[in-house]
Amino acid sequence: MAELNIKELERRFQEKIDNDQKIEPNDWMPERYRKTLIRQISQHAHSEIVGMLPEGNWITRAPNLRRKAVLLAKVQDEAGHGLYLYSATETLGADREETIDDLHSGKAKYSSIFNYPTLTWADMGAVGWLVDGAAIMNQVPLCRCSYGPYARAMVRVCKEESFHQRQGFEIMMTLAKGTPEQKAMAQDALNRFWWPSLMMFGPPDEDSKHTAQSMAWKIKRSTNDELRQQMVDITVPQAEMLGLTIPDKDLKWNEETKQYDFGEIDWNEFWNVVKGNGPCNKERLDARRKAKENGEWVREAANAYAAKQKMKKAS
Ligand code: BYC
Repeated sequence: MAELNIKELERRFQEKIDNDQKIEPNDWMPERYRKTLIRQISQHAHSEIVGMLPEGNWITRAPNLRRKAVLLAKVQDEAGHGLYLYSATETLGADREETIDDLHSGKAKYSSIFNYPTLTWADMGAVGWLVDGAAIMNQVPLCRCSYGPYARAMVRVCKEESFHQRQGFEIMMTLAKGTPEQKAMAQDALNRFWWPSLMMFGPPDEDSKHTAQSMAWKIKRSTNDELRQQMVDITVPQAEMLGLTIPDKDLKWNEETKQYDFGEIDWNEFWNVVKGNGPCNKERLDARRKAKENGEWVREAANAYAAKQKMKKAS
C-alpha cells in the first residue's frame, strides 16, 4: 500500500514537472530530487564564495579608482549570490553550517575554474569575459529550473553576471587596444583561461553521471556539451573582435553544422583539479577556513546578543 502511494506521489510529481509547474519547498518531492538539488545548489554556492578569492586578489592592485570600484562591486555581488544559494539549500532542509563545513573539509566540490591563479590584471578581464560568460551560459537555463527557489535566485544572479561579463570584456578591449605589452598580457590571459573555462561545463555528456536524471527532473535544462558548444560559438567572434587568438589549432567553422568544431579538452587535467590537485586548491580552502576562524568572535558576539534579547523579551 505504502509502495503504491509513493509510486502515485512520484507520478504526480513528474507530471507537474512535465507540465512545467514549479516545485516549492513544502511540496512532496522524491528524496533523490532533494539530494540532487542540495548537491548542485551547495556546489554552486561554494563556487560563488571561493570564486571571490581569485578576484579579491586584485582589488588592492586595480589600475585606477573606477576599476577598483567596479571590481569591488563584482566581488560583493558574488558574496550575495553565495548567500542566496545557501538559503536555497536551507529550503530543502540542509543545515548551512554543515554545508560550509563540507566545503572546508574538502568533502564538497566547487567549480574547478577557481583553482587557477590570477597572475596579472588581464586575468580580471579574462575571468569576467570567459568565466562569467560561461556562468551566464550555464545559469540562464537554470532560471527555468523546476525547483522554484533556485530558479528565482538565478534570475537575479544572471542579471548581475551579465554586468560582470561586460566589465571583463571591457577590460580585455582596453588592453587589446593598448600598447603591445598590454595586448600581449590580454592574449596570455586568454591562453591560460580558455581551456579551464570550457571545463567549467563539466565532463562530456557520455561521462556525466547526473545529466540524464537532472534533465528528466528539469533541474538541468541543457546538457554539459550543449552549453559548452554554445559558449564556443558565442565567444569565438568576440575574440576576433578583440583581435586575440583562441589557443586552439583545431578550432574551425563547420559550414554543415553551423557551429565551431574545437579541439580535445584535457579531461585528465580537469579530473586532477576536481580531485584537489589543481594549482590553487590548497590555497583556496586554507583561505576559506581562515576566514571562518577569523569570524568566530563575530558569530559568538551575535549569538550572545541574540540570547540576551531573547531573555529580555521573556522577562
Ligand atoms: N568543477 O554528472 P556531472 C560562477 C562534478 S560559479 C568541479 O556532469 P552535474 C562564478 C560534478 O559535481 C560556477 N566539479 O554533474 C562565481 C559531479 O561530481 P559529484 C559554478 C565538477 O551536476 C564567481 C561530477 O563532476 N556554477 O559561475 O550534472 C565568479 C560529474 O559531473 C565540475 C554552478 O555550479 C566542475 N566544473 O553537472 C564568476 C552551476 N563539473 O557532485 C563565476 C550549477 C562537474 O557527483 N551547476 N563536476 O561528486 C551545474 O549546472 C552542474 O552542477 C554542472 C555539473 C554543470 C556544474
